[in-house]
Amino acid sequence: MKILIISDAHLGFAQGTERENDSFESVEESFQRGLDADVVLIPGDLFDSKVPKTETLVRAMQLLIKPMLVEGKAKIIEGINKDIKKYLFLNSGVPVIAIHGTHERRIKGLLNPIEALEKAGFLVYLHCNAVILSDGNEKVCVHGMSTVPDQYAGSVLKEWNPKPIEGCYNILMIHQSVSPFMYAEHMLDVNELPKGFDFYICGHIHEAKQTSYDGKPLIIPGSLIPTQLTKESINPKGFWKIDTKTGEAEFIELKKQRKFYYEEFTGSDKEKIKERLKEILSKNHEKKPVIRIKIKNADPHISFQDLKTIFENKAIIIISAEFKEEIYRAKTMEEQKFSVQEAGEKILREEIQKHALDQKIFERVFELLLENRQEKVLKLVEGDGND
Ligand SMILES: [Mn+2]
Repeated sequence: MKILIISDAHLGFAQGTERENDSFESVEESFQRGLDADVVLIPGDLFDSKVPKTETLVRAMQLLIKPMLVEGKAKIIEGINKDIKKYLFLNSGVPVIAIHGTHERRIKGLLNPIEALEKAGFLVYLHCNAVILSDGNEKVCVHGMSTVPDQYAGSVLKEWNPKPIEGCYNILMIHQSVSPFMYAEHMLDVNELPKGFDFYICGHIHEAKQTSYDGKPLIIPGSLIPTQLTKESINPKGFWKIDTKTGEAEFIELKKQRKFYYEEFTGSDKEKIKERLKEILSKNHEKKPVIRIKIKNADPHISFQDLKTIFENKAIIIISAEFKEEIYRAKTMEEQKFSVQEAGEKILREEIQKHALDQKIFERVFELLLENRQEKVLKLVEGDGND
């Protein structure tokens, strides 16, 4: 079978800005060029938010209708730990199988957007379970584990304990920080992944990469759009196709994506920066490029922000400067490299450790507060919050 993989599409990313259509256009192009596949896999972060705006949800559904309208050969024939009764009636369309990612995870009992799309009939949602597909000749089993907080990834995986199914081409799909491919605290080591599968897919890491594990291909599909705007984000974004007959994986670069540039300068020579910007912008860009300018050892008395306005018709410019003299100023969120949520989680975790309190309860409290469930928090703190 031929499998299309679109990961970390982050639908709804940069809403309200000039880049708000980029995520949708990337998925659209992936479907336009990739829907000759038999199955579509989405290894997490289809959405940028766990509670997407109605506009985002509707646009996602308009995109997910496309695989349903293509005549497909593969059908879901069996579920492992998964009730597939309602999918057995689907006799056309290319099946879409998805897991939720870090951006979509909600606390137990609250519907995440991937589950919501499953309820609406657009896709099959996996979390510690699997489905078997057949095209009449070949069987493929997709095993999926949606994202869990990094510190629990190893134990959840062990408890689930997935086993390859005999007679099937077995694909394991997860969405976690995996070492050595990225760095995060308490993350999963690649060697903790179960062995014996034919193909491994790991969402979450935004830079695409192909490697191997246990002698079998392992791909990090990467994101469809740059979100963090780091030095590494200049690498091309795209979707993947895998062929289960050969085990080959192909990365297909998106053609219509917005170009991203990362430029570093030292010192405060504004003319030099302008020259470089002109040089970049003399090239032909179908969409306004995003240019991230990082200035080191900058003079705090010179402002660079007017560069944004000078070039605003031709580029989206993001400027950050490190000053030569330490002057007191608040760090921007971008510089902190944290979201407010991540910063809050970090503080909470440190406090818990300091006071030797039960980590699980306090993280639950934090998640409940994020969902505005204060009444549940009070119950939990008072000791009768068995939820
Ligand atoms: Mn992501």
